[in-house]
Amino acid sequence: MRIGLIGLEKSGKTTVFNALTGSNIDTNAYASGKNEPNVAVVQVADPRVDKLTDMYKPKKVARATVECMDLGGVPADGEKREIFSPAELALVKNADALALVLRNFSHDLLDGVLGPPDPARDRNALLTELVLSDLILAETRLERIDHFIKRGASTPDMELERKALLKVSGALNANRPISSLGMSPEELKPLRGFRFLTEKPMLFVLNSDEGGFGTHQGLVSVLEGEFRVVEFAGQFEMELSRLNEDEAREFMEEMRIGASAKDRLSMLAYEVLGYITFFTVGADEVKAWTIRRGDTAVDAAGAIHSDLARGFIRAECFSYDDLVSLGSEKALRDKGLFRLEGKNYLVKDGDILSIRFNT
Ligand SMILES: Nc1nc2c(ncn2[C@@H]2O[C@H](COP(=O)(O)OP(=O)(O)OP(=O)(O)O)[C@@H](O)[C@H]2O)c(=O)[nH]1
Ligand SMILES: [Mg+2]
Repeated sequence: MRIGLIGLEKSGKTTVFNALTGSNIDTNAYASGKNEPNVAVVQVADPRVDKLTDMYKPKKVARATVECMDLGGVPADGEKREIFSPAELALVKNADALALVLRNFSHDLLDGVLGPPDPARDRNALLTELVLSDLILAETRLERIDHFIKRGASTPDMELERKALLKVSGALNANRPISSLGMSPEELKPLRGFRFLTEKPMLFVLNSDEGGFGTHQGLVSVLEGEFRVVEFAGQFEMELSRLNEDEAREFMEEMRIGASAKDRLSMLAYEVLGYITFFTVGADEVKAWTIRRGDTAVDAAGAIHSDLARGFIRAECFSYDDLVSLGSEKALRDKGLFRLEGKNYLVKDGDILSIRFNT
């Protein structure tokens, strides 16, 4: 899964990116982010993978991964320029989800130029910029379609697209993200090519001062509304990501940070995006795979390889929890918990699958 970190200028995106990915990109209060875009892949910590590794002692272990992208700042003051460069826009459009970083730290220089931190204001400003970017796209296309209709050159597909675009632009005109419409995948289908920004699942990263971290529950609930909020102490957690595990844990306990920035973001991203994990196990490899909640055994087979989906016969299946509580595959079989599932089986989080197929 790909997560795009976006935010107003100087909200601490690169700092948060460093905290998440253990990167060492320069952060800077003066220059406008010249380094961006930055991209890094992080492994999703999943204790189940550790346990399976203990049990199967495979030659290889492959964890699920999240790709993080750090992009240039969005200007807050509605300047007449594009909010993303073309290269950045291409990256943002490719993201599965957006994490919107909000400045919640004081900084002499930034407070002077941008005013004291005001995450609620920034949240609204940022959403408005994303909404406007989508609105321009939608209205431009609507004008073109109307042009075709006037010339009597419209097609049934175009009519469908127009209907969906009108619905979408209605929301956007009311400064509402497309995701708030709850449109079905069927309704959204004619719009797929646009890859609207506000159609993506979003969550907010409240980037707080080390001193205030954990004291902003009130603010978090104000911001929370329709999107989830996760609090980071960006600067502090960036420094943590450079320590060894034991040292980092000590500081985290002191600050009452339950899990590393990377782990908190990936847990939340799975939840918000509705992703689940299934595993394949064996002496060669233990591997965690990411699919969407509601995906079937064939979808899971396809995630491994398209040949497995095409030649799918059956999925051999048991659950991680059953394996751990009974201790071995043999004990599972004896209890009748080793199952054969067909194409339409809905895969559950923690399923361990082996796909039978013919080519
Ligand atoms: N005190 C404090 N300072 C921070 C925090 N996060 C970022 N900063 C400072 O804010 C300034 C900007 O940080 P960056 O991470 O470069 O911000 P950015 O959003 O990537 O900036 P642009 O890419 O230029 O828009 C730097 O001077 C950071 O040291 C934080 O959590 N606490
Ligand atoms: Mg930056």
